[in-house]
Amino acid sequence: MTGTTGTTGHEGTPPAWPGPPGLGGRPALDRCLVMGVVNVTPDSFSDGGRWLDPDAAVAHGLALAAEGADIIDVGGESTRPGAGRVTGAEELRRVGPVVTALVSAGLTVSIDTTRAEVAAAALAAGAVMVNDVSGGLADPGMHAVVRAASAGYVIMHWRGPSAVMGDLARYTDVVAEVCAELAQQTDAAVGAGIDPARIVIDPGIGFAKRAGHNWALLADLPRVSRLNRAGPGFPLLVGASRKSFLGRLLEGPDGQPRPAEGRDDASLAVATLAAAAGAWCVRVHAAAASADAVRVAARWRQAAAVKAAPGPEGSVPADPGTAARPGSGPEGSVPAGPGAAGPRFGQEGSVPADPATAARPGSGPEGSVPAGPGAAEPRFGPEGSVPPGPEAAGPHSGPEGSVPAGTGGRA
Ligand code: PMM
Repeated sequence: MTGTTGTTGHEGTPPAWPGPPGLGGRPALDRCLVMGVVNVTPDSFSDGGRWLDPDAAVAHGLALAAEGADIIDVGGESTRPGAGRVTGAEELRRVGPVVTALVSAGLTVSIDTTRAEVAAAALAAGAVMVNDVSGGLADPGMHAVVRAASAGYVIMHWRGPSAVMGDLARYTDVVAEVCAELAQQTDAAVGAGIDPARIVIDPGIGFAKRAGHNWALLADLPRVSRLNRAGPGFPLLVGASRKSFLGRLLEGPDGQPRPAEGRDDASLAVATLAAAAGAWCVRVHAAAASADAVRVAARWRQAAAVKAAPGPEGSVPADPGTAARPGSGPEGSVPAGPGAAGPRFGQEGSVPADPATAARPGSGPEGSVPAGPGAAEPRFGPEGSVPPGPEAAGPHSGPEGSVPAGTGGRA
C-alpha cells in the first residue's frame, strides 16, 4: 500500500492513531494526510448505493488505500441534507464487516458515525479514529467511548441533524460563530476526559452552511484551526469533496449545478489549497490525485519555509529538500519530529497566523499575488497567513458568496 508510511502499525502492532504532528500520538507525516471515503450507504449524495455491498465497500477501501489514502473513513449512515436516520443496528450491520476487513488488511480506519455504540464496535474491531460529524452533540455516550479507547476524535461543527440542517444555516459572522461553537464542542470533549492531543476539528463544510458560508470558512482556515483564540489550536480536517457548493460554482449555462460526479477536479483544487494552507487532513472521494497534491503542497510549504528562514535575502540552499529540516530523509519520508516542513495548523509551537501579516513586506516579488481576480485571494505563506477575513470583502461576497434564501440542504 502506498502513502501509508507512518500511519500503519510497526512489526505486527495494530495500526495506531495517526496523531497530529507534535500533539501526541505517533509521529505524523510532514504533509497533509488524505482520508478516503467509503460510504456503506444506499443514499449518500455523491456515491449512494455504490458501496452498500460489503465486498464492494472493502474493495473500494483497498483501492483508495492503493491510490494513496492514509486513512479510510467508513460510514454507514448518510448525512446528505434532508436524510433521515437509520437505526444503530442497521448502521452497525453495514459498517461492521467493512471495518473488520479493512483493519485486517492493515489499513488505518476511522469510523464516520455519531453513535457511541457504532463507534465502540468499530474501535473494538481495530478502527483508530472516530469521525463524529456531530462533534459529540448527537450521542451523550460518545465522549466516554472515545476516551476509553484513547481514539483519535474528529469533532466537526454541527448544528443539528441532516433532516433540519438547511434551516440552521443562519450566521451573522460564520467564521466567528463556527469557531465559538466548535470551541464549546472541543471544551466539552476535553472536559469529559478526552486527550486534546487526540482531537482534530472540522468546520463542517456543507453542514448547516450555504455556499457563501463554506467559502468564508475555507478562506479563513488558520483562524478556524485556532478556534479564533490565542494559542496553537487544533489540527484541521477539511471535507469539501464533491459537495454541492462546488456544483453551484461550476454550474452550466443552463444554470444547473454540475452533478457530483463532475466535481472531482474542483474537489482536488480545494484539497490542494487546504493542504497548502496547513490542513492536517483532507477527506476525499477520489484519492489518487489528492495523494499527489498533498505532497506538492508539503514541498511548496517547505520551500516557503526556507524562503522565510533567516539568512541572506534570496539565498537558495543547496538542497531545499533538506536544508529546511536537518536530519530529514528523502523527499516524502517521515520526519524525525514535528515542524519539519514549517508550521501546520494546530501544531505545537506554531505561530498563529496574523491576518495583518498576509501582505507583510518581505513576501517578495515571487510571493506577491498579481493584480486581477486573484489579487484579493488568500496568500498561503509559511505561517498559513491569510488576508483579512471574509468580512473585509463584505460578508459572503461574490456570486458564490451570495447566500440564497431558503434553498435548504448542504451547500
Ligand atoms: N462530510 C460528509 C460525511 N462525513 N466527516 C467530516 N469529518 N467532515 C465532512 O465534511 C464530512 C464527514 C458528507 O459527505 P459524504 O456523504 O460524501 O461522506
